[in-house]
Amino acid sequence: KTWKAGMRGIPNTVSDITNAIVYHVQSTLARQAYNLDNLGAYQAVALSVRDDLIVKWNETQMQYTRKQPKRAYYLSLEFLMGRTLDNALLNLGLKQQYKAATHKLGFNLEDLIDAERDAALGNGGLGRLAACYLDSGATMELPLWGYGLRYHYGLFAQHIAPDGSQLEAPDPWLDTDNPWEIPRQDVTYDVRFYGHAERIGNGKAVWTGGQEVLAVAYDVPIPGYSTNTVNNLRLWDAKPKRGFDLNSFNAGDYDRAIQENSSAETLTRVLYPNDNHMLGKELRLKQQAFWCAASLSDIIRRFKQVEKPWSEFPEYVSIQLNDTHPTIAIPELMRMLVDEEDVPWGDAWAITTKTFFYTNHTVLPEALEKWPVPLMEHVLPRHLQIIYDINMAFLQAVERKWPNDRERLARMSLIQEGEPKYVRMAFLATIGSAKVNGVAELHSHLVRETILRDFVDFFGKSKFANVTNGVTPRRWLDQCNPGLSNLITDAIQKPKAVWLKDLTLLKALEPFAEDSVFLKKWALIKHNNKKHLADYIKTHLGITVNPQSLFDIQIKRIHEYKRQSLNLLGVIHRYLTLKAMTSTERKKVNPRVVIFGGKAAPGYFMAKLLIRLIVNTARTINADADMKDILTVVFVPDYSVSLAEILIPASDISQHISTAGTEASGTSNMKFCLNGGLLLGTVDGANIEIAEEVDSNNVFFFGHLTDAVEDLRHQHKYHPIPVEERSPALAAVLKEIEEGRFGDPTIYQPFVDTIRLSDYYLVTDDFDSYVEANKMVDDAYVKDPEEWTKKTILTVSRMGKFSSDRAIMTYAEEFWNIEQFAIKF
Ligand code: 26M
Repeated sequence: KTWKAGMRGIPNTVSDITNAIVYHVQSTLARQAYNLDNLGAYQAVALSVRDDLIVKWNETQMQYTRKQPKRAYYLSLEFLMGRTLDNALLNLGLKQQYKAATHKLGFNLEDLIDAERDAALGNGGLGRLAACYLDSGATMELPLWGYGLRYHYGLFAQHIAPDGSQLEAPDPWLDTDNPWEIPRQDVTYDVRFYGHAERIGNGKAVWTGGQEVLAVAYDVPIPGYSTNTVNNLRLWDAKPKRGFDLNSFNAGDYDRAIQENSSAETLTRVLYPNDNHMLGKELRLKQQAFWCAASLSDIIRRFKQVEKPWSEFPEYVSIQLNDTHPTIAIPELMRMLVDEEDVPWGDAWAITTKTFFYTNHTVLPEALEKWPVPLMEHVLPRHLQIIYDINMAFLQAVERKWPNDRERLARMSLIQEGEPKYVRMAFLATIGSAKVNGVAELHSHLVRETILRDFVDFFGKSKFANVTNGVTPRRWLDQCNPGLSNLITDAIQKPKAVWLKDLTLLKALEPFAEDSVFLKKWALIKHNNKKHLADYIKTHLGITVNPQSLFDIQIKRIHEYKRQSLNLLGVIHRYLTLKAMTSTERKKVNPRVVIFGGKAAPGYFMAKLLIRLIVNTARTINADADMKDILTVVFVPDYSVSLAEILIPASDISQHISTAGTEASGTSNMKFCLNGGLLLGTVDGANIEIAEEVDSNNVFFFGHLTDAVEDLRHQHKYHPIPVEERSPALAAVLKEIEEGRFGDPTIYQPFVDTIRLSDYYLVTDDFDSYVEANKMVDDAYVKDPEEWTKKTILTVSRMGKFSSDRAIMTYAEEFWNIEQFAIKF
C-alpha cells in the first residue's frame, strides 16, 4: 500500500489543512490570523508542512532502524538547498490542497513561497549537486543520509556599488526562524583539537589536552517525490563544551571567561565563499575536522546498534566524500578504530578502504587541497601521525612494485616535500577509498590521465570510474517551469508521478516536434517564461527588455576559467558591429538580451574586476539609443538557486564556454537544456555528453579542443604573438576598453593585460570561432523560428540521461552496494 496524505494523522483535506495552519498561527507563532503578513503566513504554512514531514520522517527512520539495511552517507561541506516549501509541497503531493487552504485564509500561496529565504549553504555546482542527490536518494527510496555543517551565515549576498563593483553583505539566514530543521540537543559528540598525541605501540596513540568542542545535531527532513521516504540531512552546529569558565568569571575576567565559548562558536559561523580555489585557513581545517569527527561518531554509534564485528562495518556503511573536503574522515576513522576500539591497524585499514568513495570535482591545480604539515600538526596532531603511518606503508608498497624509483615515490607521496611540507588531500582520498570518480566522461578521463595517473598505474583502472552528474527534474523542471511540465504531461500521456521518476520517458515527446499545434503551445510557454523574467528585471533593476528578443544567459560563479570575459568581449564586439551599421540595417538585426549573473569570491581580484566591467559596459550599451530593442545587457545581482529557477526557464541560449578541459562537468547546462534552452558551449565537461544525447545539430559548439590547450599555452609563453595579429576583431574590442568607452580605462588595465600578455585561458585563441558560433545562433533563431522550436523540443526529449536519479542509482549499485528500501505505511 502506498502512502497517501491523510494517513497517520497527516491532514489532507483542505479544511484540515486550513485548521492546521490556523493552529500554528495562533499557538506556535502566538499571532492573530487577521493581521498576519506574508512572512507570518509562510511560517505557519511551513510549520504545518513540517508536521507532515516529521510523521513520514519518523516512520522512515523507524523502519531503517528495525530492518538495518546497508546505508550510504554523503559527506559534503556544502548543501545548496535553496527554498524548501514549494519543493516539499510538490514532493508530498499536497500543493493543490495548500493552495486552496491558503486562498481560503486570504493568501496567495505563490507569495508565501516567495517569502522564504534561500538556504545558501553552498558556493555553486558542488553544493547544488549534493542537494540534487539528496532529492534523488529519497525519491529512489535509498537509505541515504547527508552530513554537513549548520553555517549560521550562508554564502554572502551580492550588492552592486554605484561604481559597478561587487559588495559583499552577510547572509544571516537563521535570523528568521527556520522551520525546516529539528534541533537534537540530545545528539551530541565531543570533538578535540590541538593538544598532544603520544604513541603507545602497535600503531596506537593517546590524544589528550587541547580544546574540546561539542557538536550538536540539527536534522533537515528530505522528502522523496511521490514516495513514503523522508530521509535526513544532519547538520552539525558547534557549542562550547562547558558553558564558560566560572573561575575567570568570578574573578571578574569576563572576557577570558567567554573566550573559549566564542572560539567554539566561530567554527560553524560562516561558509567559506571560495569556489574552485584552495585557501589554507586554520578555521577551515577545523570545520572539516569537526564535521568529519561528529559524523563518524554518529555513524559508528548507529553501527554499534547492530552488534556485529568491526569487520562487517563496510557491509553496513558506505561513505561518499564530496571532493577532498571530508578527506580527514579517513585518518579519523582509523583513529577511532585503532585508538578507541582496539582494532589492529591492518584490519582498520582494510575496513576504511572498503568504506570510503571519493568524487573529484576539479583538475584545476589551484583548487587541489593541500594542507601545510605544521598547521595540521598543530590542529590535529594525532591525524598527522596516522597520515605519516599510512604514507609509510603505501610508499613501501610502491617501492615493492617499482624498486628504486625515487622520483615516483616523491610524486606519489602523501607529503609534498618543501618548506613547509604539505599533505596532499586528493592522494589521501584516493588511497583511502574503494573507488574514485570524476563527474563527466572527459573529466574522469583527465583525472586518470593527469592528476591521478600514477595511482591508476598502481591500483589498476577498475578503481577509477565515471559518474556523470545529473540534476533533479522535480526542482529543475516541474517546480521551476510548471507550464512546460504540464504540457509534457498532456502530450506523453503519462502521469507526472511516473515520468518525473523515469526521465527517459521524455523521449515520447519526439514526435511532437512535427506537430504544429504543439509547437505553438510550446513556444508560448517559453514566451511566458521570458515575460516573467522581463518583469523581474523591470521591477528589480528598472531595465526594460523585450521578450521577443533572443534571451542569452550565462549564470555561474565568476571565474577566469569559465570565461565570462569571452562573453563580455563578444558583447562589445557585437556592439561595435551594430554601431557601424546604418539605422535601417540595424532594424533588420535579431534583437538580443544578454544576461549575466554570478558571484566572485571576495578575494578574487580579477573576477571582481570583471563584474565591474560587465556592469559598466551594460550601462553604456543600455544608455545608447541606437541599441534600443536591439541589444540589452543585464547583470542580475545576487544570483541564487531561487533566481536560477526564474532565469533558466526563460533562456533561448545559455553559455557554457570554459576553456576546454577545465569545467569538470557543469550542471546548469543540463538544467537549461531540460527547459528548452539550447547550448552555446565549448567541447568541455558534460556539454559533450549532452551533445551526444541531443545530437550535435542541436548544440552550438566552438573553440579549441582539450588536446590543443597545452600546446597553445606553450606558444603563448614562449612565442607570443600580439592580439592584433591573432584576432583583429578582439584587438578592436580591447582598444575600445583601453580608450575609456566603458569607464576609466586605468581601472580595467589589469584585465586587458591578462588577455594581452598571458591569456592562460585562451580567450584570444577562441574569440573568432566564438563570434562565428554566435552568428550561427542568430541565423538559426531568426531565419526559421519553427525549426528553432523543433530543436528545443528534440533537446528536451533527449535529456533523460541527465536526471540525478540515474546518477544516484549508479552510485548505489556500482559503488555503495545499497538497495532500494520502500517505506510501508
Ligand atoms: C576549497 C577550500 C577552501 C574553501 C573552499 C573550497 C572549495 C569550495 C567549493 C573548493 C571547490 C568548491 O567547489 C568546486 C565546484 O563547485 N566544482 C564544480 O562541481 C560541479 C559538480 O560536480 C561541476 O559540475 C563543476 O564543473 C565543478 O566546477
